[in-house]
Amino acid sequence: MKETRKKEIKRVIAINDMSCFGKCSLTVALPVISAFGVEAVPLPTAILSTHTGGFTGYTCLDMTDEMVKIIEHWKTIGFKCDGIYTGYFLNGRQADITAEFIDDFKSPDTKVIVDPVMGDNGRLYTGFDAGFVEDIKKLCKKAHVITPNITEAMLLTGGEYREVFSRDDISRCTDALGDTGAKKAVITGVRVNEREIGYVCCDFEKGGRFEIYYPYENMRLHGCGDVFASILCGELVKGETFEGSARAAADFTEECIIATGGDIENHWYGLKFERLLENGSFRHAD
Ligand code: PXL
Repeated sequence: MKETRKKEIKRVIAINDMSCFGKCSLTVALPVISAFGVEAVPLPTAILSTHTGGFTGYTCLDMTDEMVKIIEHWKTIGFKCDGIYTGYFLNGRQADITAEFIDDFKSPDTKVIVDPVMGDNGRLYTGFDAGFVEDIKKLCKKAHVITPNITEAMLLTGGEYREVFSRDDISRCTDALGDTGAKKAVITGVRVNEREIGYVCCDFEKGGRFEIYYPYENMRLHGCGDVFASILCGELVKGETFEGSARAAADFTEECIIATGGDIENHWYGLKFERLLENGSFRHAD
């Protein structure tokens, strides 16, 4: 008889909101993680009709109490996970619930990716305040990798936001980011000159840093950070190195930005990532 070998499927818990229309958060994380051949399990923090960046009149269902109930039920099932990837919270209590969830559900091999979603373009998103920043800082302590955009990196470190930063500004920021307790960080949307935009990647554990830049296009695109962090998560869980994961995620996000930029009037609300997942430019888990 032919032996059939069981292949373990890896599993990632994605803790983020479901913005139904607009392509960010779970509507990005779930398909991207699945494309790696990795099981994606959502723990929704909120259900919104759209994301909040550029739409008006959106609805929002707060899932805080439901999160607690879902986690309690999951404890009775007792499943394991290879990754925990966190994003947008409605309030500090959700960040606290998530911190406790990480302690309860992670095993020594679980990769914890915290995207400290708080703001963009130099400003906090609506509804967030300085207290929320402190709650997110506590969560960063538990992360293998944090992926703040440059606004969030400055909020985490007390630095001042600018459109274009000096090298000294960035070094001060990366030094202070190490103090969050996260093992590694990728700062997204960094500009150190007028021509380029990119990623500053730091390994606080081993020391060392590398940067990835692309030509700067003046487009306000939504959801780039979600695509980047989701690919990074998939790559890390698959066992790719930090540098390999960051480069793959940056390249994939750049391909999406180029694909979306050609249709910006229709697609300002999110990245056109589906065809790129589908057409094989993306590497699968096995
Ligand atoms: O992509 C970050 C994000 C996540 N979730 C919601 C948002 C945003 C950014 O605006 O509005 C609901």
